Amino acid sequence: MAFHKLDHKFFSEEEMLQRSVIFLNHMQERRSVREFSNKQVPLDLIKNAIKIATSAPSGANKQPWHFVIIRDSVVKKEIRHAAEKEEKAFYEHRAPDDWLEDLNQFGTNWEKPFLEKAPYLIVVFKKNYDLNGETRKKNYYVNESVGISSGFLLAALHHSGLATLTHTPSPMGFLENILRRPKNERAVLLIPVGYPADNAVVPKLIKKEFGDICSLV
Ligand code: IYR
Repeated sequence: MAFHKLDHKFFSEEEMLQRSVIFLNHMQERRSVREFSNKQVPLDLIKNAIKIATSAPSGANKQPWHFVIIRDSVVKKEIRHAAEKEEKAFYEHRAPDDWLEDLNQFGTNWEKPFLEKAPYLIVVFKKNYDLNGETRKKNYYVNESVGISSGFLLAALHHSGLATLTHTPSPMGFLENILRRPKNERAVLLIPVGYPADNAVVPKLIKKEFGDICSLV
């Protein structure tokens, strides 16, 4: 492996604090949105966000991910129908009572109109191994790597002024079929992206106190 000199940008402590507060406030404004406008979004915003996502660190730099951008309304409709079939089974049969109780505050149900309304859907796939013909080469820390990359993706989309939902219909195998992905890819997240609807509402959420989620030793 060749090395080159790190180009690290140093700032004064004052500037660092200012930057961190600005970023903190900005990120605390991010919300999961379930009501989208169908207003079009420039494709370059989506592509740049995915480039940001793929700048994430990954185990042995294997980059064990693939992103599919969906803007075709026929494909979106197919995904909505398949997702709603799974979600109906979840809400009506599979979900235990305490899970349904936990979801009450979000007002969710099996219907997923946002899967057609949002101008884009992004599906994040993980690759437990790479495929070269029939030869498999194992990837490392795949869940961690794809989780970090997905966090970058959500932050990037929020940063550019777009709204997202981290949607997890379960099981998600239908996405691999509809999008004809190779057998080494598993769908992990389905992310509708767009502008929020004019009258979009979000539940009032209470975040845990800092002292409850962080310890200093
Ligand atoms: N996948 C279902 C249920 C659901 C589960 C969790 I955990 C959530 O935070 C929200 C919803 C759905 O999307 O409705």
